[in-house]
Amino acid sequence: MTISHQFDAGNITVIDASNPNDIQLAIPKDNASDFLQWFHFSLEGEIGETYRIRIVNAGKSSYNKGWEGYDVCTSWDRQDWFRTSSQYEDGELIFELTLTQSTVYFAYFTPYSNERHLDLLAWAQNDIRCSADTLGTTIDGRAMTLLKIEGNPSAKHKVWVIARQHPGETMAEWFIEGFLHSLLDEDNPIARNLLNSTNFYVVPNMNPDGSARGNLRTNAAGANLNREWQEPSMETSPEVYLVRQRMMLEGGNLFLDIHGDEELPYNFVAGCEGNESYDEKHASLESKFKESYMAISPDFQDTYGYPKDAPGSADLRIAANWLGDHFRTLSYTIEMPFKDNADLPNVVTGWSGERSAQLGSDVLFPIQETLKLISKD
Ligand code: GEM
Ligand code: ZN
Repeated sequence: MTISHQFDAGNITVIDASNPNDIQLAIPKDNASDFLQWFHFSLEGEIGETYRIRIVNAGKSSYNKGWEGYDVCTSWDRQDWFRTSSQYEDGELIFELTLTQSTVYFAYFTPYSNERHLDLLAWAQNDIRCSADTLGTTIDGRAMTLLKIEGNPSAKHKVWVIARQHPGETMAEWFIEGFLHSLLDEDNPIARNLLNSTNFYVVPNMNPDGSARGNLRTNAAGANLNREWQEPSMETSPEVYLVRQRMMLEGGNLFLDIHGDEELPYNFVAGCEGNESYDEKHASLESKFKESYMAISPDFQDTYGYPKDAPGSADLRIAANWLGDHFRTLSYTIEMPFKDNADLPNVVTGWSGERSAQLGSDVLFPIQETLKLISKD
C-alpha cells in the first residue's frame, strides 16, 4: 500500500502505514508558518481491501472546530469528487474506505490545480473582450495574472474580484471559474447588461505559490496575504503589493474577495461595518448586495456569519476592510464552507467545486443590483 503527495497541492506526512486497519497520518504545517489544515494525498492499495485512516494531529489544526460535521473529499478519477463519512474523535480525524479501484485521492476540499488555473486563463483570453496582464512574479517565480474583461469602451464602472489569497480555500477559484463562464456567456442577459457599463478586473488566484505548495493560508514567504493590505511588500507579499498597486492605478466601484471558511456550514459575507469610514450609504450598498444574492440563490444567507466588528475596530490589514475604506464603496469578503451548506445539504458531495462555480455565476445579479445604487451617486 502506498501513500503519496508528490503532486500539485499534495500535503500529508505518513506516521505509520504498516497496518491497513490503522493508517496514521499527520498534516504538515504551511511552509514558514504555524498554520495547518490543508491535506491532499493518494492511497494505492488492494481492490476490495478496507483502509482505515487516522489524521492524528487534526486537533492541532488552525481551525479544529472545522472537523466537527466534516466529511473528507474523495475521488477515484480526480474529476468527480464525493464525501467519505468521517468522525472527529479525541483530536483525530478518522475515516475508512473499501477500494473499488486500486488508487483513491483524498483532500480537504476539491483541489484546483495550477494546470486548471492556467487552462482557465487561456480559455478566458479566447474571448475578444478578455485580456491578461502579468502584474509581476511571485516569490517562487509564478505569474501574478490579472484578467481584464472590457465589453464597452465607454463603460464607467470598474468591478474587482480577487480570489484565493488563502490557497487551501480552493472553492474560491471554483467560484471564479463559474463567475467567468457566466460573465463571458454571450447569451447571459445579466452579463451582457453588466458589460455594457462595467469593466471587470479579476485575479483568479492571488496565491499561486501557496496553492502549488499545498498551503492552507500562506504564500512562499509564510505571509498570510489577507493581513498584508495595509503595508504590503515586494519581499514578503508581492502578490498583494502588485494587485493593490494596480487597483490604486485603475480605481474601482465594487470589490469582492473570495474565500472559504473551515467552521461555518454556510455561504455568507463579511463586510466593513468596523471601518471608521463606514456610513449609511455603505450600509445600504451592503444590504442591497445581500438581499439580491438571497433573491437569486437559496445557497446564500445572511443569518450566520462572522461576529460583526464593533464600530472603528476593523482590521485594515484585511483586503475587504482596506479596500472598503480606501475606495469608500462596497467591499465584501465572500465565504463558502469546507463542509456543506446546512440549509441545503447534499449528502453525496457536501459543498463542492460545482456548487462554488454556481454561486460564482449567481453573483452577477447582486453586482448588477448594487451598481444600480452606486450609479445614483
Ligand atoms: C477571513 S476575513 C476576516 C473577516 N473578519 C471580519 N470580522 N470582517 C480572514 O482572513 O481571516 C477570511 C478567510 O480567512 O476566509
Ligand atoms: Zn480565507
